[in-house]
Amino acid sequence: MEQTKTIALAGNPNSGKTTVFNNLTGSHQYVGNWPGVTVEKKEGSYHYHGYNIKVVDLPGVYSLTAYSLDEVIARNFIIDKKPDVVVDIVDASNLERNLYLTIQLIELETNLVVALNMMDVAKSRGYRIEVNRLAELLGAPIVPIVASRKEGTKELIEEIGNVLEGKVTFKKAKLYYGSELEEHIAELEGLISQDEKLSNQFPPRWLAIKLLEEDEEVLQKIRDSA
Ligand SMILES: Nc1nc2c(ncn2[C@@H]2O[C@H](COP(=O)(O)OP(=O)(O)O)[C@@H](O)[C@H]2O)c(=O)[nH]1
Ligand SMILES: [Mg+2]
Repeated sequence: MEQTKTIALAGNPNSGKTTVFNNLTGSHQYVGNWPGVTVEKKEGSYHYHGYNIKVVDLPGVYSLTAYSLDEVIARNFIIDKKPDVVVDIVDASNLERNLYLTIQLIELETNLVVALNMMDVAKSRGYRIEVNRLAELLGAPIVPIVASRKEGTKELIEEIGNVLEGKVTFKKAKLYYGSELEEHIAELEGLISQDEKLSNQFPPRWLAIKLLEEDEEVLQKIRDSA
């Protein structure tokens, strides 16, 4: 029996998510809706080293706050379904804006693989990205790709496989919010960690940050689970 694994594709709108999805899954795809809403949900699959890998294309988002339905769908999928790997499609020609989402995926403690897409555009603009240094800073493997030309697809599939097979050790990266905020984050994180139910459901540091942001959707989740 083949073992099934689930990977989710995350990324800003127009980062090349659909192109990567097509490269990975070929014709093995189907389209439905996210439960309860009329937002399109695309799923597909491919095989690798005896795994059946289910690929879920998350809605394109700039962030994982709770300001739009798309953001809530993407974030709840990651929290509730806990995909084995999240592939973050990053537009290399718009690195600064795209890394905002990457940081949030890191805070959600996902097993992250960054697909650094649009390398052709980045090059034509004269950008030189130090991929190894960036990977070190993010604590996640990075695969440069040009999805529209299918370049890097094989390498991306291999890197996803490496993470699935536990061949990649994550050095947890942490965005530092400054001493004053960190003090409050630590205090809340400590309290959350003592609550088994909450800390099994959410990464404690992430939850602490969301509580400080007074994220209404997260507050409601906590009220519901109390
Ligand atoms: N030049 C270039 N164009 C790309 C690349 N990847 C995707 N595209 C194009 O960028 C546009 C947006 O891609 P799409 O996959 O629809 O993005 P999505 O909104 O994230 O699903 C399409 O016209 C793609 O053909 C790439 O690596 N280089
Ligand atoms: Mg798309």
